[in-house]
Amino acid sequence: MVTLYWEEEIETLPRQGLESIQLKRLQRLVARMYHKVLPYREKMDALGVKPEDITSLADLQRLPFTTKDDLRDNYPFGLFASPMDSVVRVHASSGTTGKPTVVGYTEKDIDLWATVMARALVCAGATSGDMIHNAYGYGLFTGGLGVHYGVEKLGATVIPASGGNSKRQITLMQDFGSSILLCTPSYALNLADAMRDMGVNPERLSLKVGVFGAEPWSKNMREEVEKKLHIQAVDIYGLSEVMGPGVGMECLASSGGMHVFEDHFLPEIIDPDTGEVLPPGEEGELVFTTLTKEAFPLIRYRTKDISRLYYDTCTCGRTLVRMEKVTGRTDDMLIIRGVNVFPSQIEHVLMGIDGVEPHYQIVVERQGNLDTMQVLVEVSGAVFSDEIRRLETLTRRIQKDIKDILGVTAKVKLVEPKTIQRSEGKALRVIDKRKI
Ligand code: DLL
Repeated sequence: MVTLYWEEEIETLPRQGLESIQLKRLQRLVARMYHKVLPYREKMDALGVKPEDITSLADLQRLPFTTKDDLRDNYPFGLFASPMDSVVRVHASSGTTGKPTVVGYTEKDIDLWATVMARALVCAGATSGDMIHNAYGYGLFTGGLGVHYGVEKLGATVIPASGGNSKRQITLMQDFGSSILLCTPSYALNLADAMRDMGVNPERLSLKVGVFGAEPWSKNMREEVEKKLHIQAVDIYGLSEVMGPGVGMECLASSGGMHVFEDHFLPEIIDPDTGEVLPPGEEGELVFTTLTKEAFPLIRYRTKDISRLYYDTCTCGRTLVRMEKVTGRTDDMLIIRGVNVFPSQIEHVLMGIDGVEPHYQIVVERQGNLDTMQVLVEVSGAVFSDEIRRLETLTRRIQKDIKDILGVTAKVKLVEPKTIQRSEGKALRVIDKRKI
């Protein structure tokens, strides 16, 4: 049976009804956070706001923001609002330095996540009859397991392929008759190329839809992937801190923009410089308040992602606000083959190694469909004139430390002192040559 919505009543609720649910949930959340999470209480006290001051959704603006720094300062579990014995799972994503950002889920949170992911899959036209090929990575990354539980909730069949080994992925898709593919958009292009190399005609596969996200992708890339794989491609948005995949999802009918499941994740757009809330339709930084999460709720989390919000009703009938395709970030975070990388993490690695100067540059390129990262590292004069063998050992050590901490392979090139251009203002740490 073709289902149009997973939870029709809430997905099509007129705004007034939705806002009244949001307000009740917000009030409950703020009271809970104030009493259970000390750092939140301290921040609210510093601003002179008490839970009972939240009497309308507009009062959200009186509440303090939460940033990745707050997560780092309270690493690993300091912002959890539930006791650890009720936390059934943790995930992690990149922090800005050596330590990751850790998030936790109670059993109820996992069920909520599966529910929003089921909603997202239905937005992509999925039904219980689908064979869903999940090539998002399984592990600390939220992509694999987040999608997995959503597919099971929907009652469809999940193929937990995880990332890598394209040949095997394609064979599975052929043999099992996969109808929906989930992976990063760059990996989708990779799979298309691998099919060509294997002599597999995508038109002869059962694939009809691709659900791509976890990294930015342009309209051009959408056209390319749709043409190469003979599918319709839709965008899925999410971030570990807020939940994982399934925070926002494009529907097949939409002319662009992803529905935000705002009965659980309340979005705002702010001016990243002043922190002021911007009116609907204006571009700015996306901020989320998680209204119903138990273990790791967040108030006004600054995502650093740039987008806009549209409140008109979509042709699919959903009244849920839509967010525009993420157009960039307010910070310098890069996403390399689906892995979030902060230049500050690389700096952290380099600073832990003797003989390395605090001057480096990261060059990112897209070769074919694969992102590559090269790190140019200045070394002291004494090190540079060392024997080749020692330089090679140092290069390998840096490469290994980057791989260990960031989880991505980088090419490392040692360069002579004073080769990397000095800047007078902000150092130019990243040269991103990708044309996404
Ligand atoms: O990437 C969760 C996810 C998994 C989303 C699978 C979609 C599919 P993180 O690793 O925490 O979580 O990275 C979150 O990735 O702040 C954005 O900068 C970026 N991002 C996620 N989805 C999109 C998208 C997952 N559709 C960070 N378009 C976010 C552009 C995206 N950027």
